[in-house]
Formats: sequence, C-alpha cells, structure tokens
Amino acid sequence: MVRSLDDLVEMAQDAGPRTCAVVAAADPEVLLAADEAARRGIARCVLIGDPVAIGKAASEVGLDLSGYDVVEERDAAAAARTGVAMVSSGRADLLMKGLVSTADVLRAVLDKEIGLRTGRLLSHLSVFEAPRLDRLLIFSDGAMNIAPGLAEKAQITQNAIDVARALGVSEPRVAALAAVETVNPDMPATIDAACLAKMSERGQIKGGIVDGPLALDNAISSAAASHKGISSPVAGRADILIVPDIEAGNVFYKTLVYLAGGCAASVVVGAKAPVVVTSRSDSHMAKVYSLALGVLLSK
Ligand code: COD
Repeated sequence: MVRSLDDLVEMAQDAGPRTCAVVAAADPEVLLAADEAARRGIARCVLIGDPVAIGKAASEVGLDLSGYDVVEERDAAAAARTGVAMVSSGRADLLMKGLVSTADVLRAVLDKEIGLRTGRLLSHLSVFEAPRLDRLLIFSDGAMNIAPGLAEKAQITQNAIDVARALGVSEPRVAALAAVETVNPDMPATIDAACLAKMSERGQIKGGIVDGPLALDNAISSAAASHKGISSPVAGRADILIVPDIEAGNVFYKTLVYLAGGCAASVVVGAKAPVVVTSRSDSHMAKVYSLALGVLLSK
C-alpha cells in the first residue's frame, strides 16, 4: 500500500518509464519535473510547444534538452490538441499540462473526435500528504467538475475509489464532505452527501464505504468524531474526501499547500489515459509526484 508520495515514485519506477506528452512545455518547473522523472526512470517526456521558448525555459534552470523530442506547436490550445492526438493514437501513454490553462487542456481531452473520452465522467483528484497526517489522503474534485450534481458526485466518488484501490487500499473509506454532519435541507451539499452514503450502501457505488455528510474534522480526526458522538465506519478514518464543489476543493488544496506545508500529486482520471493537471504554481516535486501517479494509473 502506498503511504507517502515517495512511495508513489518508487512504485512508478517499477512500472515505468512511460511516454508522456507535455503540452506547452516552456515552463522551467515542468522541465525540471520532466528531467527528474527521466532520471528516476518514471517517464520519457515529449515536449510540445514553442522550441525557442522551451529552450529559454530550460536554460533558466540549467537543463540540457539534447536528449528530448521537441514537437513544434506555438499556440497553447493547438499544443493541447497535438498532445491529446499523440495519446489517442498510442504514441504517448499519458498527457501532462504545462504552461496552458487547465480548461484548454480539458477541452482538448473532451474533444469528440480526437479526445480521450471513455463514456465515464472525467474527474480531477489529488493524493496528498501533510505533516500531521500519518497516511495519504485522496480528495476530489477540486479542478475539473465545477458544480457537480448528485449523479456527477457519484461518478467522482467511484473514480476516486478506483484510484485508491489501484494504490492498494482494499476497501477505501470515503467521506462526503459538507459543513455539518446532519442533513440540513438548506444546505444542498448535506443532502447529496447523505444520498451518496445511501447509494454506496445499496451498491450503486462500489468497492468502498461512503458516509456523509461529514465535516472535515470528523472525517479525518477520530477525536473530533467521538467528541461529536458520531459513530460511523468512515468518521476519523477517511481515505477519500469528496468535496461539494470546485471552490471548496480549490480552497482546500491551496490551504493544504500554503498553510499546512502539504504536497499533492494530481491527475484527471476517467479518460483513456491519465492527464497530469497540476497548478502552474506547484513546485517541480509536486509535478514529479503527479507524473508518478499518472504513470501508475496508465495502462
Ligand atoms: N467528463 C466527461 N465529459 C464531460 C465532462 C466531464 N467531467 N465535462 C464536460 N463533458 C462533456 C459534456 O458532456 C459535453 O459533451 C462536452 O464535454 C462539453 O461540455 P461543456 O459545455 O460543459 O464543456 P466546457 O468546454 O464548457 O467545459 C468543460 C471544462 C472542463 C473546460 C469546464 O468544466 C471547466 O472549465 N472546468 C474547470 C477547469 C478549471 O478552470 N480548473 C482550474 C481550477 S484550478
């Protein structure tokens, strides 16, 4: 079972190297991550973008790109489509976002002709570690589905369970988060969370145990859960946190990184191949961890 982000890298070293198409690669942190992933035997990155800008970004961080394939595509949205086409034609095993907006990459991934759709909902998830946590936690969806309804939340939950199982958690415990742990008709997130718990109980969500609504403290701290008298197979022991919407997920992610000293590996799953979607401000190690997660989830 994977217990730390470094474990993810070790597992990816055993699975790799895989070919990764990096879209709009003219970003020093992305190039450092590509180089680190190559040195660790995780991924061989093909760099798509403006060759002059890529060369400039590489020299800023002292990298020699002579061993890399560079595919010329000056426009970022066009680079996203080229990268997606490489993956859908089998020339690359996974995709990574560089200096391009998340929405541009995701639109290319969702393109009906060249895209990577499978019929499943695509969702973004992060596997994170933080100083006061003794294990990895997954949370979803903080970057793709903007305001998911119940049907989408059920698929986001299923995608996250499938990833947790792939990382060795045999029956992941899932907390459907809200602001309180009782159903309040004025708080729609509590109603969705309760429905997700019932859907899991009835086998509409498989492979894990979902409970909710749970507030974040009760989801991850057994002391907080017992203080509130919550008896639940998930409370205090969650492996997965399902956030109500993109704002909650984004604020959670940034709080984790900027205030709590945490780090996360992030990918979009549910497509034909993993899409490594990190924030532009993420460190190159967060990008290496994300590449490792993408490699582990690629076929
Ligand atoms: N899974 C599968 N199919 C999808 C999904 C999904 N998650 N989302 C949309 N589709 C399909 C729809 O069914 C439709 O067929 C087609 O794609 C277009 O759907 P729209 O009109 O909703 O698509 P867009 O292009 O307006 O929006 C899709 C985005 C992913 C671009 C949009 O949801 C988005 O901007 N998400 C947030 C991205 C972002 O800015 N993240 C940064 C936060 S850090």
